[in-house]
Amino acid sequence: MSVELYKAIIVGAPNVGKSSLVKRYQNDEFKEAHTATIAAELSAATFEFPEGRVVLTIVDVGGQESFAGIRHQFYQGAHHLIMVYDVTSRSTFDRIPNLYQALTDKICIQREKFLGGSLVANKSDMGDQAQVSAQDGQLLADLLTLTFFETSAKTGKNVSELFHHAAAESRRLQHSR
Ligand SMILES: Nc1nc2c(ncn2[C@@H]2O[C@H](COP(=O)(O)OP(=O)(O)OP(=O)(O)O)[C@@H](O)[C@H]2O)c(=O)[nH]1
Ligand SMILES: [Mg+2]
Repeated sequence: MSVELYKAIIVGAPNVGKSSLVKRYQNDEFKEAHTATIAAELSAATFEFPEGRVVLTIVDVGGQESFAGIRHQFYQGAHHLIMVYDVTSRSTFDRIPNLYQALTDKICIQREKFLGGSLVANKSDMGDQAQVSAQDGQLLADLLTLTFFETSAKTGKNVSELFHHAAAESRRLQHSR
């Protein structure tokens, strides 16, 4: 059986829940405390498709400003971009377009091909404190040609769908040429 290896990077402002989404997916756990990710954390997940196995390396990039200088090193060779904002923090949403521009410039020039991606509205369990509507999220996703997911690392909503999509979309784009 064939095995294919792809790489997804998960990016966004500090505290939006990037590591929490990965931990929910990998270990089915959730912690209330925030421990800032230093530089980046790597893990891998395996997916079985009818056409074969996909191993997805997940690079969880720390959002703190102090890592800005080294962050680009983790972007190299990525097949899928997962961009996360926190629905209770408008400023984390407003940062997405610039971040997207900076990242796709870097990665697409390296790879010379279209990069798949997802836009993630995390902490959707805190809807009563939302500062960003689902319509605004969907609109931005359409504009940037990203797939939109409303997730909660706390409840697990849409978390496995998100990573499954990253694996499937990486594979699809790789075979679409
Ligand atoms: N209610 C709720 N809280 C969440 C959710 N996801 C994460 N959190 C909380 O938000 C805080 C930040 O989560 P992290 O996953 O550490 O954030 P991060 O994006 O990895 O942050 P950096 O590593 O600093 O970039 C923690 O206190 C989490 O418990 C969610 O879906 N719902
Ligand atoms: Mg983190």
